[in-house]
Amino acid sequence: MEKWRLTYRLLKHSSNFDRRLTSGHRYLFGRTFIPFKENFRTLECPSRSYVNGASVSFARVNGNSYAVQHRYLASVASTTQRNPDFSKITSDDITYFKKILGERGVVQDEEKLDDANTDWMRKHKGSSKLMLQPRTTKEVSQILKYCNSRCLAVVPQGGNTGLVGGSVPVFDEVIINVGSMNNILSFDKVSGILVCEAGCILENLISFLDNQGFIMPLDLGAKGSCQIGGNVSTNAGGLRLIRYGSLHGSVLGLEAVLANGTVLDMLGTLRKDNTGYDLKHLFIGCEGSLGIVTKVSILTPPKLSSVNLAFLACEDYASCQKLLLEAKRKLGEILSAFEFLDVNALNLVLKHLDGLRDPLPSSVHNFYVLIETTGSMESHDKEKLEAFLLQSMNSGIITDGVLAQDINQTSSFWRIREGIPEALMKAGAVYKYDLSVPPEKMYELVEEMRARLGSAANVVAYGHLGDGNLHLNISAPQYTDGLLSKIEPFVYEWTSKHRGSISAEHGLGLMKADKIHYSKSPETVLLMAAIKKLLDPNRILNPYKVLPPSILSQS
Ligand code: FAD
Ligand code: 2HG
Ligand code: ZN
Repeated sequence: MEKWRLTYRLLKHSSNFDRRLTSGHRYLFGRTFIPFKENFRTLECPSRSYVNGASVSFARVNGNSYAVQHRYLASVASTTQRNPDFSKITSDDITYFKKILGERGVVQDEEKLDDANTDWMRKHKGSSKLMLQPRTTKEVSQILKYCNSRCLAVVPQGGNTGLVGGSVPVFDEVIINVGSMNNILSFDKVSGILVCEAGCILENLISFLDNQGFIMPLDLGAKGSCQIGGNVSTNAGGLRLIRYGSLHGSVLGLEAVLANGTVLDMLGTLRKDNTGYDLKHLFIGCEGSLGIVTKVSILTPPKLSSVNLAFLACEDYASCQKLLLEAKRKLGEILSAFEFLDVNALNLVLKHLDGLRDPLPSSVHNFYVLIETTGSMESHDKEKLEAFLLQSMNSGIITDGVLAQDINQTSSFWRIREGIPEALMKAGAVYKYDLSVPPEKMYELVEEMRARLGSAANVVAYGHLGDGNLHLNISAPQYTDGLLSKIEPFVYEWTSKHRGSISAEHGLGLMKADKIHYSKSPETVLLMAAIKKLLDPNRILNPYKVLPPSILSQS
């Protein structure tokens, strides 16, 4: 108890922290110090060469020269061939697109295309020569109808922050980015229902709602760039899922355009509607493989005035689990985030990101947990949280901890957690796994992986512990086949053996399209393929992604 008090006092009076209050300001200023887009632009990436991630060479198909992607990210380096049924862009196509979108909506500029062809991790790079930027649902419909009739493959793209290679072309697919469709259409203060276009950037929605006294039910490190349409299409999880649930619950309706241009108006704003199959769920998490989401209606919770954040240390993983159990029991109704990182993750962030320091510098700990509470009565919430922390300290579940005293501390604690993906990118090559595993088993995998890899790599673990979601990242100086063969298929087999999911929240994209069977039965995959064939018979929407191309090419 003494130690807890000491840390608390020390930080409270530390001159290094701005003492402006209050925690309630969190939503006013946002949690990220540096706008994500800025990070993205200035990110130095030592592993920019694609040769080690996914190399591109050329082959001749039907007399034409086409790129062939050799993927060293899979267990057995697999080769994806361009689907020869797809047409290539002609000048007539460009003329048509300019007619419906105007010059502004048709992007052929090389620099812009280079960005749009390259994913956030710099692992996947397509060779598209065309990006279309529609401004209305009608334009999206016209584009898709035309592409379908011409058999031109397309990639729906949002903020391009996806982590599984789903948002960029594999070959020369046309990129369709709905970023210009970024209007808020309505907001009902009584129900908290927001209706907006799919291209709205998440952080802009967060700011808009803040002014209305509401918050978004999802929050993630990529908020400065990702779009709500991308969030819905990936069924993004993030930092608040433990409190507000998944987008399958908060998205009340959406509008989507099918491959043949049909506009599906499912933009309901009802909490309850049991008329037939709830088809919107097909589009939540389909990663652009069934349609382009153009509008979203989403239920937003009211902003509560009291937000507290604690940064805690645990000596072993068992204690992190105990802490979670206790937090659910004792903080239940105010718990809004429960995130964990191991010491390797913390060290990486402190080494690679500027302006951050260890919140608990007096000694090194094996695990760190961030607990956020959100409630409506500051004195009650704080009292409750402090009592919980003291109890956890006394029982030895936590060994040290600090409660953020102002917006600066709150932001820097969150920056440590949210900055891990960026720090990993700066550290070199990174093999990224996003797993749902029973929480009691989660860290066993990490330890087994460390034993397998020895000093060849830095195995880093963090994630949404409260949701059973482990982000297992393996950082190495460079990508090598030798290292990969020690990681895969082991990581997928281990996850499957424990009935976990090989994609908790990032999706399958290109990276894991041929790994779906580790988490889904053959019958389920076949039904998914049948749905895909029904909605997109020419397979123009986000080809080579989500489902194994071999299954789709059958029959
Ligand atoms: P994109 O990356 O552009 O696209 C993602 C997929 O959705 C692609 O398959 C694309 O084809 C499809 N798509 C995009 N827009 C549409 C549309 N309008 N209609 C149909 N399909 C579309 N993810 C989490 O779940 N939780 C996290 O905590 C999290 N944190 C992250 C932190 C960082 C630093 C980064 C870089 C990424 C993080 N992600 C996280 C992953 C990513 O941000 C999310 O998947 C996000 O939802 C993607 O949104 P986007 O607009 O960038 O979509
Ligand atoms: C997060 O929770 C994101 O920070 C990214 O989902 C996870 O980089 C990762 O592995
Ligand atoms: Zn995550």
